[in-house]
Amino acid sequence: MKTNKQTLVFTLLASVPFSAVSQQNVSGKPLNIVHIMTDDHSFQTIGAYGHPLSKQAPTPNIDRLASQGVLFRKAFVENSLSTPSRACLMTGLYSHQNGQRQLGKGIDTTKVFISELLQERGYQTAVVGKWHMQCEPKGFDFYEVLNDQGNYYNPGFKSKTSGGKYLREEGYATSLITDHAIEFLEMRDPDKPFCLFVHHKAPHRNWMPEGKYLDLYEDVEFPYPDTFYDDYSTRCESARSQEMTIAKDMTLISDLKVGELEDPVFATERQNWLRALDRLTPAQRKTWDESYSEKNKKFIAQNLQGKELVKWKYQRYIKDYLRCIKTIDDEVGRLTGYLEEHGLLENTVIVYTSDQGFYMGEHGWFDKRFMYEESFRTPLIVCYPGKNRRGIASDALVQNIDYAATYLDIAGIKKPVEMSGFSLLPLLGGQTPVDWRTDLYYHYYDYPAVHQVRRHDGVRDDRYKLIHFYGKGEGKDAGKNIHCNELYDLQNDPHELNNLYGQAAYRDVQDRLQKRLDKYRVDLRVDEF
Ligand code: SGN
Ligand code: CA
Repeated sequence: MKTNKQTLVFTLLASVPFSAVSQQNVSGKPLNIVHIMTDDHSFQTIGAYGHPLSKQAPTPNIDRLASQGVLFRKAFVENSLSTPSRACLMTGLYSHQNGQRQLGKGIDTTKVFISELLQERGYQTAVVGKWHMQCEPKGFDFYEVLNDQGNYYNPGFKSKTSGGKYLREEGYATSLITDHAIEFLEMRDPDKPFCLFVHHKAPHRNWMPEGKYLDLYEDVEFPYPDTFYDDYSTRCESARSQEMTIAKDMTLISDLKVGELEDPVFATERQNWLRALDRLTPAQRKTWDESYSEKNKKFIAQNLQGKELVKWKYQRYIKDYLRCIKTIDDEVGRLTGYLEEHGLLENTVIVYTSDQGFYMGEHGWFDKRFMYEESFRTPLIVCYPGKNRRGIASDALVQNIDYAATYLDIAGIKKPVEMSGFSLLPLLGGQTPVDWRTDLYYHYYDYPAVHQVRRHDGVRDDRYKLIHFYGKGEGKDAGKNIHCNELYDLQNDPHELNNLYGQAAYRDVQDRLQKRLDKYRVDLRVDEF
């Protein structure tokens, strides 16, 4: 258990006085920023987005944010993976510009983080929860961050005063992260504005729910997505060679918690899972076993095979995932409740988002990475104080490169010229300005790697999407050239099942999108494709 408390010593910088250019509330105070970012939270599992899954697993606290703010229905990431997304948030730059192209390496620490700019401006800055990048948090007055992906149960946190160590705390990650967010709010100087990043671990793989929710939804049968049995027939080889199917790649023991499976083929996986369970205190372990032992015995006795087994895996996966979301929703309610009780709602911008989207069984998958909608999209709700605090939806094309520009705009800081993103503030009235962007650039690099999704870049406009897979095959794909294109009409084919690339009827669309993609590559100085 951790005992030492972090004392909040604010960086003594010659902070720039707040001028008329910073965004202020009615009483003239500069606005605070609370950026809540979950890890792998799909828009499909947020009530406000109206997907069938969320009908049976409501998220009232996140929905309340949507009812008081702007729900972005076309929000995307530039590289659907954790550390690239976090680097993009901090720098306002695309992956190839900030260096963090892949999961485990790359951040260019010479790039300025928005936390540093906000701090110079006189903001008190904090990050709690998942940090994940291979550098120390910089530009923060306060941090309590997890080690790498962090643990759901009794995780360790590193702070400015923990001597470089991750100190284990007893409890469930989502609640402990919220505790640290509130700890910062309690310690801050109330006369200065703040920017707080609350980065949850949940609902990242392996989806371990909190004790009180282990049996939630047990009797519900969640609907299967229309594309659950996608055969990838019109797609490039990359959709067939990935390793992220529920059927083959989702593991029964560590992903789906059937620790009782004793078949020797599962020995290593079982050992890893038992090691994870060892983190639990005896009381937590008792609660865990009381719930899962019974359910697992029933499953083993059924001896399911083929499609029935895949359906069972899907149900266990979705339920555990949604149980994790339930605690997220509770804790969003606790944090916003704190802001309300302390009179902070009137001068705080609250943003709810995820580091990327996630497959809830669409195309038979879990995980993310592909430029297909479920992982390319991310939930985004922006609650801005004052007249815009009402439930409206925006269909403007926005992307995670826009967060940095938005937060700088709120603080009245001029956006550095190298930042490509745009402030979202002009969209918050519900109208899209006529000169707003009309398409988006995406680029995924992490191959070969877990899940084996091949490198690709592409462009998406309001209706069409062009994807280009590239590079040489590696590992089991060695020797294969993997250049291949896909084109989708999202209006007629929202599930992206019908690749139109090369079809004569779509020649004009294809040429137009190819020109846009070429232009992005030149303008952004993309160095591989
Ligand atoms: C881990 C997961 C992967 C996941 C990556 C990246 N495996 O490696 O399934 O794609 O993280 O996720 S696990 O068995 O260790 O959970 S990310 O959200 O950090 O990008
Ligand atoms: Ca993630």
